[in-house]
Amino acid sequence: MAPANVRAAQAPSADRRLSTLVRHLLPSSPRRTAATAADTSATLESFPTMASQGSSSVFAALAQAPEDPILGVTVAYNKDPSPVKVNLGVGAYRTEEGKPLVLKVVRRAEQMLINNPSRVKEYLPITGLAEFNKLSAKLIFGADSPAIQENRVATVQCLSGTGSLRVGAHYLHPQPTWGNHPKVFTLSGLTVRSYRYYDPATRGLDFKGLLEDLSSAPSGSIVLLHACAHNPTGVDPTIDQWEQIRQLMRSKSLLPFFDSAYQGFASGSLDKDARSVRMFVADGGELLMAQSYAKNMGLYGERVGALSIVCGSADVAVRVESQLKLVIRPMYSNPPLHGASIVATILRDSEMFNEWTLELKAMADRIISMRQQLFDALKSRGTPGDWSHIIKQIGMFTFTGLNSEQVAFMRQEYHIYMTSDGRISMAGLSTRTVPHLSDAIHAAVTQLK
Ligand code: PLA
Repeated sequence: MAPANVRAAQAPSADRRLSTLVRHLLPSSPRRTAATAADTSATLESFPTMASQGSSSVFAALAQAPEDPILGVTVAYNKDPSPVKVNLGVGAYRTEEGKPLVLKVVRRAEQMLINNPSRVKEYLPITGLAEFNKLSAKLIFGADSPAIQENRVATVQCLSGTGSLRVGAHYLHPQPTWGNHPKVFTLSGLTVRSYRYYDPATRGLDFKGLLEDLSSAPSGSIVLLHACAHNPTGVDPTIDQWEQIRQLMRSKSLLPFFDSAYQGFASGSLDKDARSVRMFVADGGELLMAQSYAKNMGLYGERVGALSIVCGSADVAVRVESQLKLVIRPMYSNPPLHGASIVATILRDSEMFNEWTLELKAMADRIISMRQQLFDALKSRGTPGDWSHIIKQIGMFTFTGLNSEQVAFMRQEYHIYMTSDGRISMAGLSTRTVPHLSDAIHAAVTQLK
């Protein structure tokens, strides 16, 4: 591609993205480090058409990138030959036998899809499968949602939760938050700040800090909220606290961006886990909503999710959807068909929907029972400290309070894998592995203070 054409064809923001890309690709090349965002044209001219002068590879100067802090835990786990190893890193559901689970209702839906001779593999529209979008909005906002009835919701099928966030990106996030949040939004070219959320002293919500920080956010800011089962802390606001957050945000014109990656996984009830979101929809105000079916339908690798934008009027929703198409088309053109077809098959049929809620409840209950078993095991060992947060926290994860040295010790000595912030995926635990984990925690807190 001729550099002159590149410059002529790109808007300023695209120019900035290209220069960022070039800087990422060539961080330490002596020939090119002088290139800055202001010096984009020179960098583009020398890349990639001037490949390999005196070097065997254009990419020879690339540094080794670090593993992802969450997904990298699985990479390390897979390399460990120990027979007693346990992976409590990534939030992926496992059975009591430690095996990944495909829901029966999902298998049934897939069988139905395969047996249907009229199914074809055409591209979906940019916005995805229309029926999937309708049903997804209904699932999170409720069948009787006024926003749906008044056609004020624009929904697009996206690549799971991450893709939905990426398409809707622009926000403030809680501190701490899922480690990928700041990266997704920074790469969208947005200024990212955090608000206080977790108080390590109480292992609970820093509600005062949260309200103070939201009060001082500039009006019009977008605020990321975890709909339920906050990752990594497992600490959610109470309904009263949600109401105060709602009032403050609406009075300051802060726009909520809900991330719902665990609907049904927290309490076992889809409706209960959507209460926070529905409070904000009920007041008639606008919001963004990123939904994932990775956990609650076990469709991790199918990458199926949705972004819904609740708008002030039906007319605005139409224009919002038209803009979302402009975002999606150059990003991945249109979303994949299979996962969305599975979800639509299940959500449209009341009998399959019920079967799903039972399987979902069973997963949530198993996680809750793991919390109790781990708590009891630590108590019976007399492990120093108050471990009641294990049973108080909600959702897939326990934010143990273990420090990074203790985490490293448990990996080294016990082959137990978790993220370095001390987060453990309760869904990766089973009755068989609870004693091993409790022994490890006991040793870690007694030997390394
Ligand atoms: N939002 C939150 C709060 C999440 O925890 C996750 C997944 C996502 C969005 C995105 O999930 P999806 O794109 O697969 O739908 N967090 C996991 C996995 C479970 C990960 O890091 O990718 C975690 O272990 O934190």
